[in-house]
This record gives sequence, structure tokens and C-alpha cells, in this order.
Amino acid sequence: MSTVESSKKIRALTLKCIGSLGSGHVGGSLSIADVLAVLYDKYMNVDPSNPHMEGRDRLVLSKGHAGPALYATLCYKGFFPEDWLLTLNKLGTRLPSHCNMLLTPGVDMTAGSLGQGLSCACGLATGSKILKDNATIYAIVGDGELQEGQNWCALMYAADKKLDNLIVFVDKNGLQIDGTTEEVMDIGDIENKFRAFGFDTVSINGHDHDAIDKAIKNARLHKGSPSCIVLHTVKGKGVSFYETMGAGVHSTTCTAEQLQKALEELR
Ligand SMILES: Cc1ncc(C[n+]2csc(CCOP(=O)(O)OP(=O)(O)O)c2C)c(N)n1
Ligand SMILES: [Mg+2]
Repeated sequence: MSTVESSKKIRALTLKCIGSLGSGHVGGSLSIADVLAVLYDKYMNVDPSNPHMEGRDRLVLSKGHAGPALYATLCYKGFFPEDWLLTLNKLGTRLPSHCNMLLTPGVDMTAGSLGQGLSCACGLATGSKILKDNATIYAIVGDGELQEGQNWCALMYAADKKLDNLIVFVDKNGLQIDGTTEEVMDIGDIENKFRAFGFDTVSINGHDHDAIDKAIKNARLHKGSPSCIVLHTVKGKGVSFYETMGAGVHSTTCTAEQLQKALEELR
């Protein structure tokens, strides 16, 4: 199956997961489906039958509210059965609304309190350097999330320690909860800010699988500094009525009727 087919599957499973609750973080989950598809189809050195495999690659989904997209990906890759997706955030579930590394096979870092994931990724990348296990540590942060100061402390550390096994994706969808990132607190030129902090940085269309593939390949080959891939994305991508909702798509409904319409579009 092509990565494009995989991303459709991931979007469909994400919405089935959120649909089981009736509402949730639709927008920021759909915007990262493409990078997850390319990453897990082509790059992540992980083993669904042994989620704690020594030396595995790690993904820190720092924007932990997009957990359903990661759950959909892990389910699709065989980490757990599909019926788990229908237990999202219910009592006793292994799939809480925000990622929890103690509950879900394949989830390598607990997240949800925005701003902390990059620091965790720095720790994992440092650990991997010490162990010399050749793992690559990936992190996905939101653009609104970059308003949290702790990120910039982590970036400074990553560059100073030359963590070239760390690849940071910024999901630049231009929206956060209450509006556009410009309206709430303008984060400016993300690409040049990462570059100024010492990252090897590129900006790409975050829905173009060839561009994502090339950017990851280059970042993995790059030595001497950490890398950043700024993904220009559309919040709610893949489903027409979610793509055009604006900030409202951050957390919104996924009724049985909406789910059916969305699944038709994703066929
Ligand atoms: C420390 C912290 N403050 C506030 C929140 C509530 N919150 C959840 S998602 C979100 C908006 C995040 O925007 P962005 O990072 O752009 O996410 P995306 O657009 O990718 O969904 C906020 C403020 C949180 N989870 N953590
Ligand atoms: Mg955003």
C-alpha cells in the first residue's frame, strides 16, 4: 500500500476513534496524518510485537491532544486491535484523550501539557547517544505550542549538544484553540527561528508525501546538529467540512452522520 493510502486509512481510523466519543481533537489529528503515514511506513524502526524493543526509534507527540491520530497509526501498524479505538477516553481505556506512555503500546512519551515534549525528546536523544544505539528520536510540536517558553530552552540544549539524532516536526497549521496563531500571539518566522537556534531546517508542504519523505531522508543523513522540518498543513485536512471550519475544528463534533460523510470522502 502507498503512503497516501496509509494516510487515508489513518484519517478514517482517527475519525472512527473520535466518533466513538462524538467529539474531540479532530483538526490537529487530521493535520498530522500524512507525516505519521510516511514516518511509520518508511522510517520508524519499531516492532509492534515488541513495543519496548531496545534501540527502537521514538516518537514524542508533544501536541498530545492529537493522540487519536497516533492511536490510529499504531493500530494500523498492528500494535493493538481496532476495537481499542472505540474505547477512546472511556473508563478503563488504554487510549486516553492525551497520550500516556504507561497505557498504550507504541506510545513512547506521555504528553498533553503543551511545551514539554521537546525537553523529553532531548532526553531520549541524549540517552540514545550515551547508549550508542543508533536510534532516531522524532518529535511533533504544534505551532501554537511553540508559544510555550520551555520549547526554546530545549532547542538551545539540542543544538548545544549536537543532537543530530533528533528530528523535530512543527505542524504549522496556523491555528490554535481560540484563533489563528497570529491573532493569539504571533510566533513569527518559525523556520528562521529554528535555524537561528542551530537547527538544520526546511519548510515543506506537510501533505506532500514525496516532500515529507525527502525531508526525513535528508534530516537522517544530516550530521552535527539537530533537524527541524516545518510542515505547512491544513487543520482538519482530508475532510472538506473540517478543512473549512477555521479555529472551530480544533475540538469539534464527529457525529455518526459526519463520520459517514467523512469516510465517504476518504474512500
Ligand atoms: C500547557 C497547556 N496549556 C494549554 C493547553 C490547552 N490546549 C490544548 S490544545 C491547545 C492549542 C494548541 O495549538 P497547537 O499547538 O497549534 O495545536 P494544533 O493546532 O496542532 O492542534 C491548547 C491551548 C494544554 N494542553 N497545555
Ligand atoms: Mg496549530
